[in-house]
Amino acid sequence: MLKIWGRTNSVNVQKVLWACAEMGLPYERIDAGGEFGEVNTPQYRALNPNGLVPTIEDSGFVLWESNAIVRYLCARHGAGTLWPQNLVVRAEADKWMDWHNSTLWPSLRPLFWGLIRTSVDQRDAKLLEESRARSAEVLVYLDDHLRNHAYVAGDSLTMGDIPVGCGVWRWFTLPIQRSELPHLQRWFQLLRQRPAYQSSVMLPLT
Ligand SMILES: N[C@@H](CCC(=O)N[C@@H](CS)C(=O)NCC(=O)O)C(=O)O
Repeated sequence: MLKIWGRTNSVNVQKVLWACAEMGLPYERIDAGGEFGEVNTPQYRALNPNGLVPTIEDSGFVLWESNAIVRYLCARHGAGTLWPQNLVVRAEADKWMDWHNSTLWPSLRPLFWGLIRTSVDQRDAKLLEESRARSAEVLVYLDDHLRNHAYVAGDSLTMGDIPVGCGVWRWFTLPIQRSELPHLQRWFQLLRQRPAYQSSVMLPLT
């Protein structure tokens, strides 16, 4: 059976768990990272030298990097649904997956860490505001895109929605000031109705 190492409150682990839940894939999950440790053991480092989560093992094949894992699982089990067979649609999905890792999450991460994983007396107010403002700025790009698309790569949910859907849950759940992004809100409401998103992503931020 597919094995997944990673704690359930990790944005990157949630991508994999959500993809599995959408496709009804059974898996065994092993807590790792954060308070669970494990990632610095020689056994774990042999699987993933970065000492980060998630890592998967599928019939002897070991893979790390959350977006690569989502792509692999979707290609294997979600052809025609999460894995678009049309090259252009797939490229669009890929683009937004990469944009999450290159742009949205680096913008949002300091705010998330500052508000959720840092004690009040240790918070850097300037850094938090810069992170909030930059996140708001880049989310306008996604909002604009969603003006004419139900989901990020077209009319139905694909792997392209998965990383940004995990990041956007944090954006809408953090206790912050947010500007109106109506198309993003509409898409977020669609995600919120999905049982797989509810069980894998819509968890308290910790
Ligand atoms: N680019 C990697 C980043 C992985 C990553 O940074 N994972 C974090 C959790 S979101 C981690 O392992 N942190 C250390 C820990 O949990 O102990 C991916 O997308 O998989």
